[in-house]
Amino acid sequence: MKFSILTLFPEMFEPIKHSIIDRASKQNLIDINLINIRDFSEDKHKHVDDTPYGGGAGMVIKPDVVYSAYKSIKDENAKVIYLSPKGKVLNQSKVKELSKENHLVLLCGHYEGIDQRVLDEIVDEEISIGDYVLTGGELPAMVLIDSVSRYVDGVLSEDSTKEESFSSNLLEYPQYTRPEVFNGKRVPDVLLSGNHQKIDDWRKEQSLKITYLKRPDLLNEEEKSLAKELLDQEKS
Ligand code: 9D3
Repeated sequence: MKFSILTLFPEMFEPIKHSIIDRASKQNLIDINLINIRDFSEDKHKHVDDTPYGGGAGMVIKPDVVYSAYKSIKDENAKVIYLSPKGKVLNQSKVKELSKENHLVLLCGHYEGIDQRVLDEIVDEEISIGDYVLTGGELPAMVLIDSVSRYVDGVLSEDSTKEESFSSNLLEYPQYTRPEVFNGKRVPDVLLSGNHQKIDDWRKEQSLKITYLKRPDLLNEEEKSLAKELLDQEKS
């Protein structure tokens, strides 16, 4: 999977080159291609923005500079994603869908907007990472790269992505490790039993109860009534 990032702040991406992606990158599973939009300014002062037509505060990134930066990529099959607060909010099914692409171009805005004409010309999809205000699209682009990369073949162990798929709508069960007693609290007996069927059942029940208590919005009606039953059993 190739990610081409169009940004005015390429240095912000240094950290992800050294994270989960690092190993994958070395195996050429993930290729991160940083493009500094400013390099495509024809202006002698390397300006990339100008005042908005119609007036108002702030500046707007010029369409020609973004278009030249985009054209330098030369891949008609790449999907262009504009990270924007106006986009659809990213979720795990969108992440999985995007992981099937060969080449994603991630266009990041910063402070000011981008001239609408170049957006209409090159953008395939607009994506937000949630309803809070950030200063630019760079952190959202990194969130997208991190989440999508996990699904690229060979990046993660088969286990961690498989385990997710059959319990995808539930929160994780609690985990324990040594010592057997910590500050007077014992590890649940069932986990020491060696009975894997029982352990599995217990973990599924824990997941369902925790999800019901913390994120009931993730459950359907059937799951909710099953969770309620389990919690009622506990009380008596
Ligand atoms: C002029 C500022 N805004 C009016 C309130 C709109 C605005 C534009 C651009 C607000 C923030 C930004 C910068 N944010 C992003 O580019 C961005 C973002 C975000 O702020 N939240 C969640 N997801 C995303 S994806 C890109």
